[in-house]
Amino acid sequence: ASILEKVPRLMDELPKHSKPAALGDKVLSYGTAGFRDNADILGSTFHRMGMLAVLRSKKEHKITGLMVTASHNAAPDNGVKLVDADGGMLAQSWEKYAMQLANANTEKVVEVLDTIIRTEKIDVDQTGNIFIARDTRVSSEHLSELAREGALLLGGNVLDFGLQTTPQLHHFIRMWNHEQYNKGDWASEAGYYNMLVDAFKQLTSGVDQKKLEMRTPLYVDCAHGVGAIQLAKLAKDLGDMLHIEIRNTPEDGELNFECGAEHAQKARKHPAGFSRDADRGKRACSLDGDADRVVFHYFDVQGEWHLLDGDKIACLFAGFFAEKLKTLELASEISLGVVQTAYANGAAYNYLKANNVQVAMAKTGVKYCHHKALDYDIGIYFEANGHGTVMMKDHVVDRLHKMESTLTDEKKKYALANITAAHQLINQAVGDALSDALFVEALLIQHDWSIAQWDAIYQDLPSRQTKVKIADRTVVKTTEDETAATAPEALKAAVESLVASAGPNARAFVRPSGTEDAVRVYAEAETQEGADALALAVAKAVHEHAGGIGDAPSA
Ligand code: G16
Repeated sequence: ASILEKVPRLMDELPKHSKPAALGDKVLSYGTAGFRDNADILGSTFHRMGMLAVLRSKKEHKITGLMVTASHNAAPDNGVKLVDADGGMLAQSWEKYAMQLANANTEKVVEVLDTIIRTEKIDVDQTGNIFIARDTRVSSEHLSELAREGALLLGGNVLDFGLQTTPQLHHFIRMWNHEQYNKGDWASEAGYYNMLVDAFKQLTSGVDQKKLEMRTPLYVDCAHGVGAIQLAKLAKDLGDMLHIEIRNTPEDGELNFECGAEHAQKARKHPAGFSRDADRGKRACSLDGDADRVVFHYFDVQGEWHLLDGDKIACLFAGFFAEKLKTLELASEISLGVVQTAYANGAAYNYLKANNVQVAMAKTGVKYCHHKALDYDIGIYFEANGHGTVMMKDHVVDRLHKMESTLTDEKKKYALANITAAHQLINQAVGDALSDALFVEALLIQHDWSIAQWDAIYQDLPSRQTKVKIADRTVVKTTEDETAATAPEALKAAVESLVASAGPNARAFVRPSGTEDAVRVYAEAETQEGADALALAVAKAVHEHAGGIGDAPSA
């Protein structure tokens, strides 16, 4: 049987959403975090991803989701992030279906749908429920409407949450699908804020409240994105517990332009809207366009700007969990580990090792990190770019819960209450800038640390990142962990020889981006000059040996 028998309207509707001519023979790929491209060529993709989300929901008998965002990408781009029934990213086994659908010519779409339904043994008469949300891009409203139309066509029920951060959408789906995780009234936008505020309150309850009220504000660069809108509501609920000053809202500038987590972390430059003279000593952080990433930064008294990236956040979090497990005498029973990617600074790795925290490596992309973090009872994963979270296994939460009534020691009671509150605060579904930022703040308060004191836990090895445009980024191949290129052969040889002659502790790698049309370059060395020179030389090698377009990279 074909889906056409149930939905004859497909014959009329699909041609209205054909792949745009501008797409040419370009193959759309479900990259690091879903489809991402210029918004103008994504109409058909959104219509079809609405259908796919419904099929996934019918298959799982649970709500799935579709987030309309291109996150850190420039304003003219857009993208789809599909959310799975557990609140995480779409199962990787379904990415191929997403690609088949997105790339099919109009007359082939029904055939692809039928294949998915048959292969996955989907009962199309099942209800399919999907949640949609979107970021602030100009194109987002129209594209989310197309996704909704596609979903309705296959008989889906659609709830459109409008403007939300990506992690909020993931949170809603996790809470709606899994009653057992919804300990309060947390399955709504207001519920999400309540959950965070209540957990933050618990984590800071040991501190003199007057002192909290007197604490300097956290200045938040919202990348001119949706984070500004949501954070304003959260800040209101936090009240005097944490003063938040919002900068770079959607009204006062172009999304992600010279600001936001990507800019701060990749360019190593302070965001627009912050200045050396006016902001010395102020504690600040930057979100990205859909608020699933956060990095911290500050100007010191001399006016020098410092970045505290995802690695440093992971180390701060790891310290907290290691200490609590030790106090509770659970360190040998409950495993704790940190997952990093090739971008992690060597100094962060050394710090974790020196503090006896296990460290594992994953490929770039939260979907890979998340998976790897499941190897631990408490798995912390962070990409250097600020994307990450902490996951606690259900059996750990149960174990702690059972311990609660047996404890008499005050120190242990406090540690247990802390770890439970942390579990409530940290988004268990996906990396979440708002919840991560609150956890950082709670820990700084607990330690009574300034941002400079946190920064001093280790010093980053000098590094540099850049990107190169090439005609076809798929020609660049890497090893599984992305630390070395395997093709083109000439590029592989060039990078190896450049690293070998760049002095002790130098390393560099290249990898095709899964979100932008570019090849990324990372270099680390003993000095900043060395890292800069190595990154430039490797970028030139990419341009020369992998089909660079435009002028060769220059300093
Ligand atoms: C996405 C992914 C991240 C990844 C980043 C860059 O972030 O969710 O895991 O690190 O893209 O990926 P790439 O180097 O392949 O372009 P976001 O915040 O843009 O969704």
